[in-house]
Amino acid sequence: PFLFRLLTHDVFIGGKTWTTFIDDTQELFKLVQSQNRAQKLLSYLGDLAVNGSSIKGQQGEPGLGSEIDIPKLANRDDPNGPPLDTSVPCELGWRNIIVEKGPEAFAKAVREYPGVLIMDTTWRDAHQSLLATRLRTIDMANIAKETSWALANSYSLECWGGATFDVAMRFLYEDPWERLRTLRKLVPNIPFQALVRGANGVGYTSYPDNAIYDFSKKAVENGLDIFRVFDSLNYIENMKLGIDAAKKAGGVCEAVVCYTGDVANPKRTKYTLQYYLDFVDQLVAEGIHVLGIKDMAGLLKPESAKILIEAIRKKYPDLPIHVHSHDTAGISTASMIAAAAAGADVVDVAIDSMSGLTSQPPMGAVCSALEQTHLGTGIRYDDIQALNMYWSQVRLLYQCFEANVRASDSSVFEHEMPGGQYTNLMFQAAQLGLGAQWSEVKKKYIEANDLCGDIIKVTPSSKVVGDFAQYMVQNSLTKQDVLERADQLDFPSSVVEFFQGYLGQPVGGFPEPLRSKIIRNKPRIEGRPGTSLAPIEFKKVKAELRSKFGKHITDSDVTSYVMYPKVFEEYQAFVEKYGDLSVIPTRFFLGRPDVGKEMMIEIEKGKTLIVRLMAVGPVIEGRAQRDVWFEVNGEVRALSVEDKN
Ligand code: 3PY
Ligand code: ZN
Repeated sequence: PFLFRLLTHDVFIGGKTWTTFIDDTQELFKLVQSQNRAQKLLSYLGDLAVNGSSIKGQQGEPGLGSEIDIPKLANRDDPNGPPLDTSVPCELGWRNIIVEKGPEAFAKAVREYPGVLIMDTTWRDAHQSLLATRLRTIDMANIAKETSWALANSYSLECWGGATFDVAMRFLYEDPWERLRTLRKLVPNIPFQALVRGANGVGYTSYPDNAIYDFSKKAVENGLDIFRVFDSLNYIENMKLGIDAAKKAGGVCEAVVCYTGDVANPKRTKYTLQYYLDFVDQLVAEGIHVLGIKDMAGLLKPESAKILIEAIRKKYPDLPIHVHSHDTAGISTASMIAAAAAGADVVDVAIDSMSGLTSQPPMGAVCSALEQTHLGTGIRYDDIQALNMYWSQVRLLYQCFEANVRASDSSVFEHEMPGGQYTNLMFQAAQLGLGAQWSEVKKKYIEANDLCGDIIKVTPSSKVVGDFAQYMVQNSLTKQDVLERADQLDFPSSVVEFFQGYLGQPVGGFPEPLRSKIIRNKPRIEGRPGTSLAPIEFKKVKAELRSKFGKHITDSDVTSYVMYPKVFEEYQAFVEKYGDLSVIPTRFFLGRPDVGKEMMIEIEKGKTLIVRLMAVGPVIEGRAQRDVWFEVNGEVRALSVEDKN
């Protein structure tokens, strides 16, 4: 097609070409590029037609959803309020303070706000906890402008970090940086928040210090405002690095105390109120902007919330406090209301149809309850309903990723599994054939935690306890068996590495003699693990990636590679083969195409392909291949697709 365009080009026919004619005549390339894109896209759809989705969920293959309505927000009752025009993003919000006056002024304004603010987790933790983190950018982008209006008064939208970075590349074939940039353009007014695992960045392991500084800087450059920094063991040395990196990057640093145990229960003597107050002192000494209380498993009951927040508030009257919880036991709505009453400035919620169970408490319930008090959130009930209408439809598209959690589970107060891990472990247990023994996994999780010394459990330390528990179930080991035979057992690598000290130092140290029995003659890391790692040579890595994948490799690609080398390489190979798949609407991205059904796919701004699957041929004799016919904007295209079955 390129040669044809060249030979039929007016200038070329007129014999007036010049030596740089091809370089100067970009339309030739644009056309070839679009044709390439269309061809790659067809290869993806052809593969889907023959083999079905490779992205299998818990409930098997995805089915096709239907068209999704974008809701209209009702006009404001207040005639002096901002004009409502959702064809453009809302320009007014809390982010303006960060951009114009910086993180300190933002923190001060949040603290002075007379009501309570919300963070909406729908774009990160909610789908991480309910839908295996599979929510695609396109489904957030489609509702982003409406969100900029509806949630204009929120403290932040959590839209990045946690598992979203890894899953975007690994399973959705999307660039996490592009997600951030896309959403930023559509939501200029509400601060964007990311969950960052301190010295573990957005990964599961320790990285060299310069990797954490580089990651934080790039995040701000690409549109992030607030870093929720935590460490999975509340290890202050790891925290210091994450805090410093967030601040140096120019972000709002929300440093986190991970909450476990029960401060209202005098029998729980390890993680007491005094323990938390001492840890908060250490964080405050680092010059943080906001304090986060991260109840990753949903253990914080209303009375404990009151005790904890009142005590911190009394000691630090000017420190903004932001509380996060999960609804696994069904108690988090009550706890968020109690936290607000006790002096918290911000509470976390998710839009109703993406809330509850292992996710956050419902926005509609929390905001309505607070509206009756002097602690209103400034989020309108009608707007919540409108957004919710959209999300209740989107959730259906992702049905295949739904975990099989149907009801609340107050046994979480005992096993203390984080919300994100609960569904994941349940799924893994089913895949390993341990599904029927789910209650056994929960029991062993308690024992494994005891063996580790009763640690804080959140990514990545929760993975250690989860792997340990599964190992005990598979090998029918009791806690006593492990204690007696630890020097002969072949433990999962995550468990061995934890005991070596690769995640950092747990509260109260490692239990002995178990530690020595497990790690035997392997090295012990006594301080912050990252200090012993060689710095990343970014220029060298970029040059290597460019020679491998081409000149399109950017600095943020290098950062992705540093966090997840193998995942990034596989993602690049996939994109080379199929192009940018983030443009395909989810029902066509996940579901096998129906013969004859029209698929509208906007491959670039203003260029929409109307694609129709016409037929899938029989397996070609002697080859594991089938011919597949599509109609693309009225033209028939045939391609040959490998039949993987
Ligand atoms: C994560 O680290 O991904 C979490 O959500 C921890 O709660
Ligand atoms: Zn969470």
